Amino acid sequence: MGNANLYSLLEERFEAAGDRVAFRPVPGDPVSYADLRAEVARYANALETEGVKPGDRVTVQVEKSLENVLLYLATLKMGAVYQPLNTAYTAAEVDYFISDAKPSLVVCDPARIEALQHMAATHGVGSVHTMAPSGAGTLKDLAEGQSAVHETAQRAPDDLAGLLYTSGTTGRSKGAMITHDNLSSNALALHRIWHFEPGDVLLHALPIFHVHGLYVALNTAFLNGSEIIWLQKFDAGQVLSLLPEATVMMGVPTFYTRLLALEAFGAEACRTIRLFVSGSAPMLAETHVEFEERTGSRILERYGMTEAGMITSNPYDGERRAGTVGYALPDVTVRIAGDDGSILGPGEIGVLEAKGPNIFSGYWQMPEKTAEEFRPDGYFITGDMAQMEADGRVTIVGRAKDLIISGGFNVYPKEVESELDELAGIGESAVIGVPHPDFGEGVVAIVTANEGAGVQEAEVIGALSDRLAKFKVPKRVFVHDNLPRNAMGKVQKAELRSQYNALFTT
Ligand code: MLC
Ligand code: AMP
Repeated sequence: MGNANLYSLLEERFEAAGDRVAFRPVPGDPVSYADLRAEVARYANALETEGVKPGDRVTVQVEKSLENVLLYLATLKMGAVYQPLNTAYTAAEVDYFISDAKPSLVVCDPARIEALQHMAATHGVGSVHTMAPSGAGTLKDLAEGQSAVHETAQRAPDDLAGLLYTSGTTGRSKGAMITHDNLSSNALALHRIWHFEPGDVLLHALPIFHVHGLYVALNTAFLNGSEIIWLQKFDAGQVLSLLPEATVMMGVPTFYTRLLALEAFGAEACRTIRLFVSGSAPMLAETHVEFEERTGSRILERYGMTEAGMITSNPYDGERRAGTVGYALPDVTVRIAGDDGSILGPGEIGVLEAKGPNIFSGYWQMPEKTAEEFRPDGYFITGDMAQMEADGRVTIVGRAKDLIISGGFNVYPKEVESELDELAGIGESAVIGVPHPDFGEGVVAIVTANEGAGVQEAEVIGALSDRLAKFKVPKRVFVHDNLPRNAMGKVQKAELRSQYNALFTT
């Protein structure tokens, strides 16, 4: 019987890549694929020594590092479920993820160890380790003493490989259960349709706690046995200087607008790049056009989400049309549906639904939520408004879900509103996203003050910063006498959005 463990597929490619460079950290020493394999085996043995079993969750909140990649691969290899968390999440946010996922191991940076140990004890979960570069008790230390031989755990296609939390329009965050087959099928499809070839070098500047940087970028490069230029975070100047050493770059639209803001950015800097990919948020058509004028390269825009990996992509060879997200990936089918589930025709606007081996297996311990998001015939309801041309080309035109995407990170207004409503002095709140030149959308809060209370913008922002990840905290807060409401009493967010539409752009 074959092994559906994604790592088993990757391991074949690693073996074929031999002594070629896998990672070139900047700064740092290169790591070969042979060394990567040995290290992953050591980490897998270390996880087992810690009592982690196949199917257990390993919760990870650490800064981007090579050790972080080893931990991701080792978790796959020994059959456990990798649960990455945004490093911007506050202790209060992480507490919920741990209480819900019930991991058997939590790995964090040294600065967070006390808080996380306390949480782990409260929720009765397993051990907590730090991921510092070295030192007694760190996972790295534990791995160093282990054997470099480890047999990859047998996994079925539907076994879980990842648990990625995504917020919702109402209530609590949901853990999207991602299977080995979801990841393998998506990575193989992207590797093929984006024409990965021998000698490709990926410039990696994305965070690795989300689908884009973790699965899309890393898994495709791994399948190719490619060298990965490894940057701690996106810094436009640094990326500009390293582009001539790479052939592929993937990023959110903010990466591209920040590069375009540099005078020195142009065709010369991009001379070796055969593919620029953008996704996670809509890219303005004007950015596509300016990018092509400046560099001669046309960005390839694709569309996806946590629950589905990549769903559509503009073609590698055919027309990459600005403002569209291209065609369904091989083996994936998409359709546009009305509110009642009726299938709409070419050009009609409705919610995009998708089906295929990329679609997740449901929300962790939330069968009712899962059932709500699927049609009886197995299509997943994405919540994105779209239209499709007769030949299958898709354009995302908006969102049915009340979601703001800021610099590629999702912000659910409800979550921010709930925190605002708890602050002393605040009566009601409405959180909206408006055009932002750097982040695409900027988060703005409109609040009312309780009688006699003085609500100060700086204080509200300060108080929220203790409770919410920085990217969710409103960039501006405005105090109104009342919130505009319709006859049904529902807050008219469209009215607020039009009032503040030019806030960041003029
Ligand atoms: C940082 N800040 C943000 C922010 N990132 N605020 C709003 N939105 C963001 N995305 C805050 C900082 O904390 C800081 O606050 C201030 O804004 C300015 O920070 P900065 O120095 O300009 O930000 P920087 O650190 O450079 O980060 C910006 C960024 C980063 C764009 C490089 O956000 C990023 O890497 N985004 C990628 C997100 C991503 O990978 N998404 C994929 C999701 S997967 P202060 O107050 O301290 O100054 C997915 C599926 C799919 O969606 O289809 O791919
Ligand atoms: P996440 O839940 O973080 O995976 O975010 C997924 C959401 O990002 C999707 O539902 C879309 O709303 C949005 N998204 C991703 N790629 C694109 C794109 N190319 N154009 C428009 N929206 C996108």
